[in-house]
Amino acid sequence: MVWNAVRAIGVVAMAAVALVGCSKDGPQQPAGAGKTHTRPGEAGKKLIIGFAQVGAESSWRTAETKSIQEEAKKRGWDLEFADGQGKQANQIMALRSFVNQKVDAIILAPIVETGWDEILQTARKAGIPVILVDRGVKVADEDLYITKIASDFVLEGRMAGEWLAKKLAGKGSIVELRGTEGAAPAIDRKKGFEEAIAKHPQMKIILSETAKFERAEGKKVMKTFLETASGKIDAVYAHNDDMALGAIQAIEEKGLKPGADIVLISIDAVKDAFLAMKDGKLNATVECNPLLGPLAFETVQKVLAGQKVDKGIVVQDRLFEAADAEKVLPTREY
Ligand code: GYE
Repeated sequence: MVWNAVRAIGVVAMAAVALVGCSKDGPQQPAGAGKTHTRPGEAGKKLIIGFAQVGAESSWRTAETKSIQEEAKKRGWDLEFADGQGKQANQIMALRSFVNQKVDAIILAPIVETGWDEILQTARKAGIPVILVDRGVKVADEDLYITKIASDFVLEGRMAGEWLAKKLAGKGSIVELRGTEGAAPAIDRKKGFEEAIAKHPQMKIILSETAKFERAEGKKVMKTFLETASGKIDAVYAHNDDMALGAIQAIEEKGLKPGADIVLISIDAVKDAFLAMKDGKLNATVECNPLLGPLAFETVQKVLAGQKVDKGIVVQDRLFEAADAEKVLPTREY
């Protein structure tokens, strides 16, 4: 595997630097060796992992951040955490700084699919493996990253569409709250949903806007939908729970009953979605597991140990309905 070769060269180069750093007067620190870089298994020494996160736009993302931070702590590895605050430019800057710092590996949750080639090439040249979590990228050379650990977003969208088709008996006007423009889950969740409802010619998406995966935006966009839709809105399909929870507020402010007058289905299955389902305000949610910390670090460890990992690691999800909420809520981890 090319990566292992690159890393091996890196290790040899570091050893050479360390040797050069020794003088007759005793060992000296090689330049820039403030932190100790080691392979996993070397006792008492810490690995340094850079994690470039999207931001904190949703409960899902907060849960993912916590999972990765907790796993790093559990393993005693150093985690350099960079919050991209919803901007790709910030994430690229973070990756560049990780490369300059010579971290052992990079975990990247890419905000959008495109625009990563150059910075990933920089990481590769530096011999630093990049592991993608939760979202995918579109790059000319797939070897620019080691693997992607994520859910199948097309499948999630399809599950939502099939559930809604059943609920509406194959007929109805739907409004769609889309995630961040250009983000893999927004693109794929739309695709899967449209594929499912295409089998039902009387089901139509009458309005579709991005609400950036955010609760406040979900409320704002839903308010506009309620004001501008010609005819009745039968259902809301939201690409994440937070946007659906915002939409619920807008529907209530309009004097309508969410979950009854308008059916709502979303994706993520976070705790607040279960609370809304328990109250009958949200009808269903498709799970998307954010607790990726343990799997991400296990993968990093394998890669650094020179083991081969699968190119795509798919997280399994399922759908929950309002009727499941009461039972599932107490055991919900996020
Ligand atoms: O569904 C949404 C978040 O990338 C899978 O991003 C993730 C999505 C998640 O903000 O809530």
